[in-house]
Amino acid sequence: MGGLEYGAQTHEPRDDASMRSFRHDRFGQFIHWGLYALPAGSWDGVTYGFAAEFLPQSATIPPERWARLGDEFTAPEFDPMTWARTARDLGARYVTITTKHHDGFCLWPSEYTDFTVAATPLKRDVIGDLVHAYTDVGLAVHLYYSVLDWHHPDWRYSVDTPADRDAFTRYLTFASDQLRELATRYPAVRGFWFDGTWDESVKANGRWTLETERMLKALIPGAIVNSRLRADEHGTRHRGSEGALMGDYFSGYERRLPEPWDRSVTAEDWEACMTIPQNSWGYHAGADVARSHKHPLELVEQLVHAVSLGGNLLLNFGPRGDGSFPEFEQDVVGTVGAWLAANGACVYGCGVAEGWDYPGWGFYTRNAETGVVYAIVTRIPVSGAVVLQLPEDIRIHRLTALDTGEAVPFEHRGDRAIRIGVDRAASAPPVFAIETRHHETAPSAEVNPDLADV
Ligand code: EAT
Repeated sequence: MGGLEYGAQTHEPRDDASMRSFRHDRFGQFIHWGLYALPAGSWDGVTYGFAAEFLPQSATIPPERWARLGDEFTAPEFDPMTWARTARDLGARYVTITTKHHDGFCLWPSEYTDFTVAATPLKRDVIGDLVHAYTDVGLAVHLYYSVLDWHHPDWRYSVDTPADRDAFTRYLTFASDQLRELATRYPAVRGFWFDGTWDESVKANGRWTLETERMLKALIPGAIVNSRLRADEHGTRHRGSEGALMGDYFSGYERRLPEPWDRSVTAEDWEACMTIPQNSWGYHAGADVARSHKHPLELVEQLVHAVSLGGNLLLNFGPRGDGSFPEFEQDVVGTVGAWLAANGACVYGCGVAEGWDYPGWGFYTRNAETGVVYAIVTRIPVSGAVVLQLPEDIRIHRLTALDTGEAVPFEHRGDRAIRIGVDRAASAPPVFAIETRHHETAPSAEVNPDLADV
């Protein structure tokens, strides 16, 4: 094990029911909601192009002034069942909700601070109501928690003096108390998503990160914890100094995905989180940010990209301060949700298609249980046809369009490739479902002389 005390606790991917369901789900909805949704990127008449949840820093707003936003948190449109139906219509199978972001504001009535939703006109336990609603529509819930806290007086970026060490020790006790409170109040949740763990102060407390993981798993058997929580005794994050993954899945891909041909990532469970704007997690009303929104079909492409490499995609939504979803997010729900309703079989329960090399025109995924391989054409070639390179000894048994179930004609190109015509006017990525069978070939007696010595 490399002799690390606070490093990886196991060296194999987890294979219990909770982890299997997380892996099967593949598509989650991230929710960033807090006081930052009210100013939505602007302060005193100035719009700041940076992420809306960073406004206190962008506009240098003192914490006391920021906290007064709580008086405006009425959220008249907030309806947990509408949120749950939105996630379901999107085709997400789980939801990860911010309980406390970097600004320290808590969406549940924590007994360890006054800076919570209980002190706003909205009053209600937002986290409790959402856990209830999402669970009701069959979605699993994970709770996001920022260890970084701009509001708490004992937060430190580094611990250089004995006074800093005392303060930060008090801070970690506060965070542990809050996390125990969350796990105790909401035992139906499936996991925890940690953020704000990159500062020297947290990296110097690898032991706390392991103890936190253990505490949550003791309170909620099967709880899933992201690697971002963790540091070992050398301050090495995500993976311990000896290289083994800490926590249950790698969560380092933020607003980016691994290269589509990089099959090395399939050795671990992982999840990438993605914004619809170029860079804002909280709701941002600025026109420049709106111009950066990804097209809904680009998000379909990112989802299948992740699944083709055995990963999950956590797609972020930032509801407005009034509790409603902005129109561009409703468009994403409509388009991505409709595509998944017809083509979800190439996503849910799927992962890497071993032996099927990355094709430039899209992605392959494979359902591990049925063995069906899916070819998802996200970039239709101008030729109006795609060529599929087949793994050795694989023959096509049946080839159908996933949405209609109808057989699709194709043309053989020798033993190892087929060519399929694709409608160049398709309005969304077409998916072909491929049932294969093995073709036994007589073992070749010939050895390539160039390879014989390798
Ligand atoms: O605000 C973002 C969002 O919650 C994402 C999942 N992580 C937070 C974050 N904080 C950062 C500080 C510095 C650099 C990148 C960051 N991303």
